[in-house]
Amino acid sequence: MSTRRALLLASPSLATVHRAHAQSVTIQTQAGRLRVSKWCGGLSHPWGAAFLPDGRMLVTEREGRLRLISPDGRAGPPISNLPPLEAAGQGGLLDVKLAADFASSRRIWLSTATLVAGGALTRLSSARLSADGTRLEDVTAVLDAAPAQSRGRIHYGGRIAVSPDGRHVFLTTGERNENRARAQSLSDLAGKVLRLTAEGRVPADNPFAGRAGARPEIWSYGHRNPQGIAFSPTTGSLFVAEFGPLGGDELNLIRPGLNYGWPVVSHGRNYDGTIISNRAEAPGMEPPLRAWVPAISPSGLAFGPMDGRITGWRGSAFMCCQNTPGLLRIAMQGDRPGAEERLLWNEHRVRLLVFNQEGSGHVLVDADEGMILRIEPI
Ligand SMILES: [Ca+2]
Repeated sequence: MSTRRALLLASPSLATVHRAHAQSVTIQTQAGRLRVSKWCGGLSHPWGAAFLPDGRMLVTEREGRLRLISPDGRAGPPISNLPPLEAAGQGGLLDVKLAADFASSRRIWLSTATLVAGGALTRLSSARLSADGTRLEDVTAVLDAAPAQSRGRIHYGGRIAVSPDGRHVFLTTGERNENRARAQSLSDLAGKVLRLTAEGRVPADNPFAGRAGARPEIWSYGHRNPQGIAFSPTTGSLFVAEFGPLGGDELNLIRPGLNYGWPVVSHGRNYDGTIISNRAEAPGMEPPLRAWVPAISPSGLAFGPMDGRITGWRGSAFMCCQNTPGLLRIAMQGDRPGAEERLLWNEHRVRLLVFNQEGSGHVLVDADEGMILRIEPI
């Protein structure tokens, strides 16, 4: 028997993990043998997560709960005083990130689907986590992805990233599906990557600051439903993972002021199979670094930290996939994507991968009976 086949046979499925509950299983990967164990259960559609300096995790549940999870995986009660949100369709409480000055300020960033006059939109809020961790204080709406004009409740985007130097915060917004051309309009904040200062103000050096008719918060445009955003730990570049339509999911390298093409160009088709565009590329529009046909549905993006415990993951990009479900590890050469490795494939819908201070991976499994799996080296 070949070594490769032996390894495949030795890899238990994640379904085994689910059945075994607290038990852990070993999987064989290109980064060596890894232990996958259920760290926290009883979560409904976990969507966003961030580790506190003390080792606890803040986790969002889409229908509108924010909890603290202890380092040994016990989920606390819901934290009170959340920003206003509408839990419907793909919307609700979305992402959470710590502000760069969290250690002194206890400030966090939250994204939500929020109902305002005219419809629901993606909102970025800031808040302070109370000293005892039971409630949010000073909840402030920082930015609405206006205008609110959608009746539907899908394509919110909603991922947050804080730049490695702590000076800026980024928010992805979806184009809300009903009027795809919004992604191309510079007077509209839907279908964009937006950039603010750490204080929530518009940076003077944003690419469209000062241009008449353009919203100055825009960093890049022409996005469909970007739900992954992360900085490379090796190059410092900003990457965004974006849901395409039927096929055409994308990994994009984001540079300020550029147009990423939706809906003018796409590698995908409409869900009924009809053509969106007969062009996959066009002058003046940034092609994706990689596009996936058929779709993988990337709902989160992460990079393996350079001091991570799984040494073979350092600097790799991870697409967190819903259909087909699993984790797609992409070895990176600088800013260029290389070979792919499928992990936990065809087992669970993965919403996000986050790493704790020790660099162990934590996988948010998006389900009614959702959970978080911990991945560690053996
Ligand atoms: Ca694109």
